[in-house]
Amino acid sequence: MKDIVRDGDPVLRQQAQNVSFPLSEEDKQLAADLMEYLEVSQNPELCEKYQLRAGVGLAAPQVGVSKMMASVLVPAEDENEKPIFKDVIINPVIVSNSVQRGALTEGEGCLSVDKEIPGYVPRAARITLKYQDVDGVEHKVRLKNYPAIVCQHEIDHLHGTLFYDHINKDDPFHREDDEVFIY
Ligand code: NB4
Ligand code: NI
Repeated sequence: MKDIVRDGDPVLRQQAQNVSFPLSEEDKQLAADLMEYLEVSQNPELCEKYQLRAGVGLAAPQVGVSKMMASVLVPAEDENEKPIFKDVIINPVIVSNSVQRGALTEGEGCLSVDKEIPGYVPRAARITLKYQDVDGVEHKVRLKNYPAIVCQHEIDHLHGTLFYDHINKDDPFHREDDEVFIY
């Protein structure tokens, strides 16, 4: 957590660079580290021990590396079941967005933003995401609701966008028509 880049560092506002395959040893290590953070942070004992903030996603620029890579780990409600989405997404592109918008009811928090910023972060309720995994295998997946929101937050980081950029300045809890709450 101490190594996570905080808001104000220019790397968080940069457009990240495409990653080429096969991955270099350095990029393989980066991918492993990004996923390890999420796994450790979602384990209550380890999270406490290392004084981490829990996360369901982490983008490379947040560890100071301006590359198109992010880890996503959305656990199932029942922790014994396999995660809803778990992968390191490389060179991700959102190829389509639903017209319907959605926002997390609790708003969003970011490991790179120390203070809480209240308000809804309106996003697409559903997306089709294309990305490569660490082996260079191409994936095209349709995501809805919570995992779709998490991936959009991470992909934003790769383009220099932070969640609060999307909050309505005059009316942070403004709801658009046809917008759904996502838990
Ligand atoms: C990314 C998320 C912010 C909103 C929603 C949520 C948490 C993050 C940031 C969308 C993406 C990190 C990356 C959580 C969390 C629910 C699931 C499973 C068991 C605890 C964990 C807590 F920690 N956001 N933190 N913020 N970011 N849900 N959960 N729980 O993950 O800045 O760019 O372990
Ligand atoms: Ni973030």
